[in-house]
Amino acid sequence: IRRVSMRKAEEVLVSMCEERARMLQDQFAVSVNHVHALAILVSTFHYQKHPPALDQGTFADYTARTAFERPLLSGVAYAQRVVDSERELFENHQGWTIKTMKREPSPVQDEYAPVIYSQETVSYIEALDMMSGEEDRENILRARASGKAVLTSPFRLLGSNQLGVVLTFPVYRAGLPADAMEEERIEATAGYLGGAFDVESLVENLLRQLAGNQDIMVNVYDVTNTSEPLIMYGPQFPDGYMSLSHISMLDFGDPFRRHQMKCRYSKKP
Ligand code: WA2
Repeated sequence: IRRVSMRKAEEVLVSMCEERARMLQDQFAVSVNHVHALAILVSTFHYQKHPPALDQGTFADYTARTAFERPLLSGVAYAQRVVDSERELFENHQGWTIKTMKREPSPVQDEYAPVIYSQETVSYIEALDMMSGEEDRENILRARASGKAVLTSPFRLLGSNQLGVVLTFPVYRAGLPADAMEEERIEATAGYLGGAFDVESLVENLLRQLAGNQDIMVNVYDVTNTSEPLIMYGPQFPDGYMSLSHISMLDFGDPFRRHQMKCRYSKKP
């Protein structure tokens, strides 16, 4: 009888874990798709109109009213690519100086990625050079070389200090062919549209809504480096009932990274 009930307990765990993984992956994909559309919005209204038909007020209004489309993102922003020879003109035009992510005036660099448009929920990154943060910088370089959406590994976000990941889409100047080479892409880069997945608080919200939430413990890991899994969500030192667990695969759309969800019972079933 014990063996039968344990097999049943395992079946229930598998289905609860798969349900959570599918739900998280779907909400993630929906959010990524909408950020993709925002990158096209910036390309259309900032770069294909002269003068640009977009400003901070319009961007803030549009992103606030469409926030429901991006359930796992705490906010989105647009960082413009500025090379050092254009810095002075850019700063005079904006009326502010480029700052590092430590909020100091930026020292001279070859190029910068200052935020010029932001959703109000992340307004604290306005004017910050996103290339001055290690994770954001890697994302920017990888996004513009590939032309695709990319994700950082998990780290503590600015503002909330919660564990999350940043998503980045490149924005190119008009006329870049779809099959452009890496060098052409880098050359034609106009800026970067991205946002922060506040995994710690927004995944908590998501899981809280599901039946059986009190019975199971969920962790999400970045397992890109299989020998060093990085925790993205859930308790750092999982306890609960350790003899039974299930791993569900997650696909967040960046082929460079691998993620998985691990579930177990909080008490002996
Ligand atoms: N957005 C919000 N909070 C953050 C963050 C970020 N990056 N980085 C650290 N905390 C404008 O890739 C371009 C957004 C970066 C995009």
